[in-house]
Amino acid sequence: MSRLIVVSNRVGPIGDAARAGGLAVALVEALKSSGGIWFGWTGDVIEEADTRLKLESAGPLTLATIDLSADDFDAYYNGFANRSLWPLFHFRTGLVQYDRDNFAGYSRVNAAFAKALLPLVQQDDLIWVHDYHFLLFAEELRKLGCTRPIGHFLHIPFPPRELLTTLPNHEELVKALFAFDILGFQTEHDRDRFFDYVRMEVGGSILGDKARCFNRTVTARAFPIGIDAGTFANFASTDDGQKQFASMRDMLRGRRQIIGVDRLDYTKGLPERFNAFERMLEDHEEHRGEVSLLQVAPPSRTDVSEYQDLRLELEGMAGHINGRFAEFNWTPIRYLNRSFARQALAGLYRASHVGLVTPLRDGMNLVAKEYVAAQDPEDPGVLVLSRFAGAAKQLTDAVIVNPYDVQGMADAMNVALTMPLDERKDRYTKLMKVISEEDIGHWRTSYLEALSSVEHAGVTGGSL
Ligand code: ADQ
Repeated sequence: MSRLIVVSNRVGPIGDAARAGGLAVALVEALKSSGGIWFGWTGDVIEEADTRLKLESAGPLTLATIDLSADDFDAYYNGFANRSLWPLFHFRTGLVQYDRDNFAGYSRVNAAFAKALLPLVQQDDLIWVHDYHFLLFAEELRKLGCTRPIGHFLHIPFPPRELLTTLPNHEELVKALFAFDILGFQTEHDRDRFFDYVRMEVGGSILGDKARCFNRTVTARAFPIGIDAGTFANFASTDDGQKQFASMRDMLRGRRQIIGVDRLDYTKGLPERFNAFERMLEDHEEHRGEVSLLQVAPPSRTDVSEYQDLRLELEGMAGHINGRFAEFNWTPIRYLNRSFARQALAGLYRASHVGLVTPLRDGMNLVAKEYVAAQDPEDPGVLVLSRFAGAAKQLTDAVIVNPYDVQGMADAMNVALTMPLDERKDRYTKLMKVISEEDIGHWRTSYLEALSSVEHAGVTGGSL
């Protein structure tokens, strides 16, 4: 069997249950049983560039990491990755900042990481690269002579051609993607947007799931990411989960709760959600004093100004709504900027009658799946889900909303709060079927089968 090398910006920590962020959560789940090498950034920023590898064992896994210099961190991570690619790939061209020096830093870091990894690569390894931080990684490894199969999985959406072309070096980026053997996307829509770019912008051709361009061929498919549904369902009944559930239900004293759990990020549609909750309270007097919103939003990317602005905006909105509607014994919005252990999170989901997942654009959204998995099958809560989350393509039995439509979201909250038990159970059963069948194990296995079959077909990007 081949050994697996996973490459991602952040590595581990294994078993850090409280770490928010879909990629870390998913990779810990995907790797903890399979072993291999997990390679990326230490999380430390140092004064001078130093690409010495740090190796650490974690059960069957070896964690291999390198530091970033302060300049590289700024240009690669805060700069090109989070100020250019993140907003652009979430269709937010208005927020994109482009700077040649940042792109140079991004290229430099991709090249330095590829060089640091190369000595660890063995004859039968499969290399699986993750997300928008490392779009140039295969190109760099190929330049160094690596001929092993290399796959990429994009955790975020792939943007429409018309938006992607606003990035000055779009062609260079897409060309670099053709040095991978497999490109994985969250949904067929994302994959098709990639194909559309290849066909219309750079004159490539598409045959089945293969794109041909720049004298290279790459296989591009959707591999919707999942959660460890069984374990997550059991979390809710662990000591921690039960404790969280019991104390939350105690505190609610028969009242009901809507929950939102998101990294504090402008893609997650949080101001729109707060507006919709306010509208729901305006429209439905019967829910005032009876239904509250618990919004858990741990801060992320705090060096980027849009994230600081969003935090202030939400504090202002929560204060305004609470000032307007609170009673001495009821607070409409409880807004917490902190992380929870996964068991505790499961308890909070289970204690909540509605799960509100309303991003403006999201690759998949694991919270939607976790919320459903944590429910009590005999008395499940209702998932309200944005049509613009990748998860909406699979979770069609959620109450689907347009997050730009404040009134529509307010109405959907009311629908969810008043849904009869039979309908709640029916939707839960259908949602759980999809979440359990297309779980994290299925995602890992189907991706790795595709990646290892590259080798059996006898062609890798290295033999271009
Ligand atoms: P994210 O944008 O981080 O992930 P999401 O998929 O919802 O979004 O994952 C967030 C994860 O962090 C969930 O597992 C959640 O439980 C956890 N989390 C959030 N807040 C937390 C808190 N306060 N305490 C503890 N844990 C918390 C990116 C993409 C998504 C894609 C994933 C995986 O943006 O679209 O689904 O990667 O591919």
